Amino acid sequence: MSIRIVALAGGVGGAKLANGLAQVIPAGQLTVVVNTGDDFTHFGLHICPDLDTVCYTLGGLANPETGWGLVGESWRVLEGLKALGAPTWFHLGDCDLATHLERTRRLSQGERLSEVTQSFCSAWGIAHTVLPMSDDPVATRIISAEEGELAFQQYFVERRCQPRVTGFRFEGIEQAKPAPGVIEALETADAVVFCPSNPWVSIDPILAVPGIRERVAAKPVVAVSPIIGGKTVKGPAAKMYAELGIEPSALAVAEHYRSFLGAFFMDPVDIEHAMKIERWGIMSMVTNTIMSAREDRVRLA
Ligand code: FO1
Repeated sequence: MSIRIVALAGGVGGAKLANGLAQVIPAGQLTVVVNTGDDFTHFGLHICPDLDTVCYTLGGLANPETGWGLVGESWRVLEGLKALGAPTWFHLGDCDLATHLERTRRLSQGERLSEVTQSFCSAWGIAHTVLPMSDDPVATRIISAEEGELAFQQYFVERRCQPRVTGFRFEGIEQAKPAPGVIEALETADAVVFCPSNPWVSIDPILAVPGIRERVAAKPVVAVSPIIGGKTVKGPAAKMYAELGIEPSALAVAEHYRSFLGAFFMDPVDIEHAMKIERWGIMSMVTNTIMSAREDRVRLA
């Protein structure tokens, strides 16, 4: 069967499903479009956490404990930085640093992020297409009750998602163009998959890039809930829903994506929401969505 799929993904949860999809869909038929709103500059280096998490996972290189960073990593540089009193809240491993150094060098020479990503994918043996949502800078800003606006990694890593979220802003989104290949992949896709990533800060920024939302809306869309039994496996999505005054649940995620969805996958613990979602004209698919082992990713994909 020849089916063309575009998957929209953020970090760890999205990367796991992308990895499952990559094992059941032949290369050339799967494009993973990745959020770049989490990108930031640190020690002068251009860091793309979600792109790297997706690529490392597809390349079988990801640290299985954290989901981000590289397996078998060492931390000599970080230790050296710490000894010098440098900021070490964002953990950059020695081999991971090679990715950021080389990406920064190439970008400074005028290569586009999508070109650098393609080249890195070849080096890491990734046959499927991975695209940043845009080559243009977009920065997710968290608006918090206590501290006003925070840069995403400052909120996520430095402040450990503690500040109470009141809203989001995607700086630069109006000027951002979809990266080369994104619109073509969407226009030729048979279906679009929203991976189990954070709806607010992983999937929404991708949809907000001008030109993407309407292309996605024209296709059959399937989403996998990142919220299971009212909680997230990883990350602050459930906390964000609660702070925004919405009860965190698979139902809340389905409602978030309601205008796009043809089918919605949720865990058996959330079966109580199935009828309501069906009444919205969305197929409710109840199946195990926790992807602990490789087989779980493949089965869900
Ligand atoms: N997440 C953390 O919670 N702590 C870290 O120190 C950290 C470092 C890091 C380094 C490289 C990288 O690619 C990702 C890293 N992440 C870290 C993950 C990242 O902050 C998040 O996964 C995403 O931005 C949210 O999707």
